[in-house]
Amino acid sequence: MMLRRTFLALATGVAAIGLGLGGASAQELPKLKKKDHYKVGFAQTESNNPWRIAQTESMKAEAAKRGDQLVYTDAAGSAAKQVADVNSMIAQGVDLIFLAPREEKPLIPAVMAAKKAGIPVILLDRNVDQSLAKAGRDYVTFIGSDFVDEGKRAAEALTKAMDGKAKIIQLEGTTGSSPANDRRKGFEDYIKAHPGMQVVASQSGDFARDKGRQVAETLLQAHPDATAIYAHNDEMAIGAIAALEAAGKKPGKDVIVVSVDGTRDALQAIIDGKMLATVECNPKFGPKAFETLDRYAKGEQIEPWVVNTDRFFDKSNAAQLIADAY
Ligand code: GYE
Repeated sequence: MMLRRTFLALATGVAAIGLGLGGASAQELPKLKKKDHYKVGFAQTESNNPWRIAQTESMKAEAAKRGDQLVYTDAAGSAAKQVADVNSMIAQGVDLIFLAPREEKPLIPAVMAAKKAGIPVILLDRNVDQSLAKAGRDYVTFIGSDFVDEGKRAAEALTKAMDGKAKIIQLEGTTGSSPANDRRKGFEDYIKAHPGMQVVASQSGDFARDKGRQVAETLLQAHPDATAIYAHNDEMAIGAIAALEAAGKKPGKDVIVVSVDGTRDALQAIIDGKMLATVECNPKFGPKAFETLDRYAKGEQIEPWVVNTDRFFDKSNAAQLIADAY
C-alpha cells in the first residue's frame, strides 16, 4: 500500500515535471546563467552615421571594461543580413544577444530563432512589431527612447517657432522601422490640433544624410513654398540643409529645420542658426545594456520597456553641450 502510494506520487510528480518542462520550452523566455564573463552578441543595423558609430563604441567599450566578449556584426543596412547575423550568433553559442532590429517585422524570425535556441534577446534602440513578439515572452525587454514623444516634442517646438503656421516637408526614417513609425505618429498627432501646420510632402530618406539630401532636393522642387522641414534624424536634417543651400534658400530663415538625435553636426547647425532644434535620442547604450543583462542574470523581473529619457537641444544650450556631442 505504502509502496503503491509512493509510486503513484512519484509518477504524478514526474508527469507534472514533464508537462511543465514541455510548456516552458515552448512558451517561456530563456534564462541567463550568472557568469563572471559572458560572450554576448551585438547585431548592429548599419554604420553609416555618427549615431550608429557612437552606439557601437559604447557597446564595445562597456564589454571591454567588464572583460566580456562581444560578437559584433554589422548588417550594412539589410534586414536579411541582420537575420543571418543573429543566426550565426546562435550557431556560435553566445549567452545573450543584443539586437537593434532594423525594421519592425523582418527581424521577428531572428527573435524567435534565438528564443527557440534558448538564447535571451534584449532589443536595443529599435523595437519589433508588438502584435508579433512581446517583451517578457519572446525577448527580455526593449531598451530605448519614447519615439512618439520625440516626434511630439519636435512638433511642439516647430509649432511654437512658426506661430502655428507652416508648410512642412517630412523626411521619414527607414521604412518599417519603429523610430520612423513612431516619430511620424507623434509629430502628426500633435499638429492635428493646429490646422495651420500642414505636412505637404512626406518621404523616406532612410535615416541617411545623402539620401535625405536627395529626397529633400526633389521635394523642395515639388513644393517650393515649403517653410519647414521635419527630419526623423539629424543626418537627414543635415542633408536637407545642404539641399536648401543648393536651392538658394537660407536654412533657419526661409525654411526652419527640426529633427531628432543630438549629433555634433546638428548642434553645430543650431549654433550657426541653420537649425531650430533637435530632440535628443542618446546612442550610448553600453552601460544600461549590460546592467540590464546583469539584472536578468540575477533573476530579476525586467520591465518590458527600459525607457531612455531624452534632453532637448536648441540655441539655449547647444554651445554649452557640443563638447560632449558625438
Ligand atoms: O535616431 C538614427 C538611427 O534607431 C533610434 O536610428 C535609432 C535611430 C536614430 O539611424 O539616427
